[in-house]
Amino acid sequence: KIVVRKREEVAAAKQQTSIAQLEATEFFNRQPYSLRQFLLDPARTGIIAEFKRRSPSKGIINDKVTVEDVTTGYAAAGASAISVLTDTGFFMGKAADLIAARRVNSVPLLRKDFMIDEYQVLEAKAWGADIILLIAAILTPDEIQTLASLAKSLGLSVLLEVHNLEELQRSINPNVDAIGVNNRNLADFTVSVETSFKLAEHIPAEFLKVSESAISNTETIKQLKTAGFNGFLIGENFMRQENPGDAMREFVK
Ligand code: IGP
Repeated sequence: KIVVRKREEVAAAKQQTSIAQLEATEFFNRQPYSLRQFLLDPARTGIIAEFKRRSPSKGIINDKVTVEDVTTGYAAAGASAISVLTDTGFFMGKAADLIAARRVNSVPLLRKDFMIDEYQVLEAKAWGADIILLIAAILTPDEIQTLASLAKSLGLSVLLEVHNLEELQRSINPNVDAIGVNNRNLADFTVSVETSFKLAEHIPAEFLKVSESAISNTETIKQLKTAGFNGFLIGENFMRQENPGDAMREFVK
């Protein structure tokens, strides 16, 4: 149903805004930041910190903060990248959040959404993103190839999200920069960091390794680093706090 809803949303967006209009936006021709460069920068934390007001599994997490305050707080606390939800139906996100985050930050920004159409990749570029997310569970290998190669041609980094070995093996593609292992099962919302430990050895060395979801302590990050992970996508643990940027600063101290 998520894919059906996205198809309808994309069709409506195409009516509203032509590709020529996307290409004429102020951000479309900027040179994106490289996810690889920022994740491997020893002066940063490897954390991809997420701005997320609500989620389907938790309901409202925090609707009292501004995207500017939270994302600049994350960047100041050493985030290697910042994830901004642009899906409205499940996550209360919007394009304007990503655009606002772009105006005030100089770190890579991930458009966090359910990408199924090339048009959304062009939107991501127009809204100031540096990275797109491709979720293996909702895409065929051909779709991943098409979306990832368009992203690469625009200079964007690609994070491919998988949840099990079968998804990893069928979806892996040289146009992808990073493999994100989602510790959350999107079918039933159960979480287990073991998912990352189990898949780590199956991810070829040329890809960055990112562990996503349900990370709430620094001991876990230490263990994930030992298992070869370069990136750690953290949302709720920070967003649940009154000041998510301060929460991240405390977390990495
Ligand atoms: C963050 P958490 O448990 O730290 O809030 O998780 C992020 O991994 C999660 O929001 C996420 C997500 C997704 C959201 C992972 N993959 C795909 C939307 C779509």
